[in-house]
Amino acid sequence: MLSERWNDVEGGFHPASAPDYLPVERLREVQLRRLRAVVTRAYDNVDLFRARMGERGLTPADIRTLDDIAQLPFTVKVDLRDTYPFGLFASPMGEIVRLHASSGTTGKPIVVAYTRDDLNVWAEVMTRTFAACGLHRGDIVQNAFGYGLFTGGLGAHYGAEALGATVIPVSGGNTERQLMVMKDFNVSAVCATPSYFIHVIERANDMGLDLRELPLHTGIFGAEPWSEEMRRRIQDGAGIRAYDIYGLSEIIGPGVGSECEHQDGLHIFEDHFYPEIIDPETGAVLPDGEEGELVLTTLSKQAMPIIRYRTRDITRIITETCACGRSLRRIRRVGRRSDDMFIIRGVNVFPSQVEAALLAVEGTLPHYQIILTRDHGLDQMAVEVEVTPEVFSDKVRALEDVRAELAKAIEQIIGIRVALRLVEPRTIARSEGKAKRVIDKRAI
Ligand code: DLL
Repeated sequence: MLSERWNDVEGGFHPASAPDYLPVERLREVQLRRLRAVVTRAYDNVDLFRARMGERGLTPADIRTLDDIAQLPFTVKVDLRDTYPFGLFASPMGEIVRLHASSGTTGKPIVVAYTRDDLNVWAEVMTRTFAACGLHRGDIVQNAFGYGLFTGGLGAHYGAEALGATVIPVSGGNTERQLMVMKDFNVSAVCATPSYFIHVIERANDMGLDLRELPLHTGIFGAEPWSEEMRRRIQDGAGIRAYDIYGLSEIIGPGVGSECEHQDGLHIFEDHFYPEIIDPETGAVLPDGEEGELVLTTLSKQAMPIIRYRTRDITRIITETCACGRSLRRIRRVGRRSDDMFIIRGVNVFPSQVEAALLAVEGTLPHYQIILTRDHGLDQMAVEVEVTPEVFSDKVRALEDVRAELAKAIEQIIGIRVALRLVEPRTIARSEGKAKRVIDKRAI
């Protein structure tokens, strides 16, 4: 059977990937065993969790089936802030070998911890990620995720090394050096945030370098939402297959889920991270197939077990099994978070809706920003988007036509009129990591 698998055909099957193909009943057994162990570990070592279990009259012995998970209390981001920096750790510092931190939008970051075993699991799930994206020993991986407190850089680094690939730890930024490395080192795969990689493609074009002519064949992108249209532009612009990977610091970092060769939903490495979808309003668990908020439980984490973490990411579990043969359930790509929604004149708007409208129009570039202001008590929304030099110089079609078409497209999707500003390429600030799409000046 193994030989029929794409990874194996490509020579990329890695022993670490074996759990991807566990029979479902066996997978559920593993999950239940690990769930009981992790709940016990958190109960015994984390005051906040024990107190919350106590409020519900629960002890770890009450977890007898996987469905019993629904009785357990949620964990939210504020819990990590309130217990800053080490309050949720379940291991003594002597066993913790790594700390990362994620900067929130306000105040103190949240801190996450790993034991040696946790790092091994992280390398394993990242190895499985790279294998699912078709990489193997012999690939030369340029890792442009930021190294440092951000989990992207080191997470991808150790996974690619464990796979047996050659890793270039270039980190984010210094785009000209990225391009030099990509060309001179025969790079075959790149890891980056999608918004940064779009910028890399543009710089290459400026320098007269056609990425499609390089050995580069695969891109591994994540850490922020990116639309199918963005994927199309990346794949066409660089001549690569672009895969979406998902993760978050609170759970482990990258390595929670990954697309496979079918690029149709992300398999969750659910032998380590148990997914549920809940109604964000009521907290009720929704059946597979329904859209809601993704909740994740770490099944094997030691240093910082996290039970029922409310990610705020909106998605749904795909009910059909995948043609790749993995038994791991898939989620739809995460296009939005419940907390990146903004309300303008009573209308709920997600940046992803604006992105979809913008990129559907010919001549736009995937660089945009939404600026919210308040004028005499009335909310105003302006959208700035870069357009190609041809459009900007009125060569192909009148600038005003494009503007009108865009304004109409956005109005149709979100139902309100916005001020649209078409700007020259390279006007909007570039990020080496996650792009900042919304600037809300209303509170100031
Ligand atoms: O962004 C970990 C990561 C690094 C994932 C590299 C993938 C690649 P945080 O900085 O804690 O961790 O941010 C986590 O980013 O809750 C999502 O809202 C968003 N996010 C991550 N991956 C995706 C994705 C890393 N593929 C938060 N699509 C998550 C959409 C994503 N959003």
